[in-house]
Amino acid sequence: MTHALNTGGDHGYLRIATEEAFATREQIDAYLRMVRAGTADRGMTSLWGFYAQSPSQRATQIIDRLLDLGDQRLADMDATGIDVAILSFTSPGVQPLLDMAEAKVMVTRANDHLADCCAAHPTRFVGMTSIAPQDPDWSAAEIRRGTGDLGFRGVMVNSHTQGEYLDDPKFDPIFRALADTGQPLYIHPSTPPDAMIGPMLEAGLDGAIFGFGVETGMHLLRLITIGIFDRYPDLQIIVGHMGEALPYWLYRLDYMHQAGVRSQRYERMKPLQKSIRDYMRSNVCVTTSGMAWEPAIKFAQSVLGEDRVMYAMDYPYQYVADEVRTHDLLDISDTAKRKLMQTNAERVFRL
Ligand code: 1DF
Ligand code: MN
Repeated sequence: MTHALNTGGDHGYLRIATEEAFATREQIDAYLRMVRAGTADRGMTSLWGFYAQSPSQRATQIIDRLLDLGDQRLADMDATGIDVAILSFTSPGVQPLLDMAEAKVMVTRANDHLADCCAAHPTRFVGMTSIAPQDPDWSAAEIRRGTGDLGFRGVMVNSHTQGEYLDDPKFDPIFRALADTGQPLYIHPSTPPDAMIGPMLEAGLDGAIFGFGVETGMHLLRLITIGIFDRYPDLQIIVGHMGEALPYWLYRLDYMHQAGVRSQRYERMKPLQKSIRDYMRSNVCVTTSGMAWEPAIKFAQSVLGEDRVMYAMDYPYQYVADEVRTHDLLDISDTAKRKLMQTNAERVFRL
């Protein structure tokens, strides 16, 4: 598989990559401090104990690339034909930080830094607002600042916050701010919380290989089944990794959800206005991060609709030129390909 990966759209579309990560030095230092002090959860100890300390080529190269929001990143985008990167503060952001004041200062600095880099390269970089869900009211204000003053598009949450999920009513100010600003919420994976990670960690399955997807798919399901889209009908939620397996599960999810509702098995499981499948087709978008695989992309397009699947590279964690070629060579219509690579992201992120 070889063809030139040019930017500029001469093949019929721009390539907009939607799940592209950056880090700050103080963020990585804070993770390492927590890992060494024993205050990190088991997932962060596994994930960032590795990336922040391993001498392996994977770890050191990823750290270098995460920290760069300038020439090296642009060169890597040029080399793989990425026209625009939608950038977000890498997982788990400041969500594991135990000191809420420290978390807010750190994420504010990350947002400010990202805004400066986007301003320096306005045709190549788009920023997403990061928040500290530990303080929902503050996060709501940061969403408004990100959308207004900083010119960001979309809001990034790295799944659970110290074992808590966004369906807890205390996080409602975050959804109110999303509704008021019209911003989509991207739920990016995090390692599972301590209550969930045990058997995965034992088998080396806690990270991006599997644990990420299980945990994040469950997070989205918790939101759907609590009725988040009945409460906020215009809300759009994005998940990566081809929908964290949910498209493949939809038939069973709806059958068992409806059976559970009818039999009143769980207090929390209330009737919803629509089926899970219909919410997925009206309020959820998925990206191809880490899943450059033709059968899965076509399946997601057929189940969710061509308007709901967007390209992502997941730089720098999966920086693979051939995966861009896989997208270019998909056996789908030109219209569907342009939606996948460019116009769905333009619509969802309001670029
Ligand atoms: C990894 C993968 C790490 C993804 C990530 O953030 C991440 C990894 C810390 O391979 O350890 O965003 N990913 O989205 O697949
Ligand atoms: Mn990612």
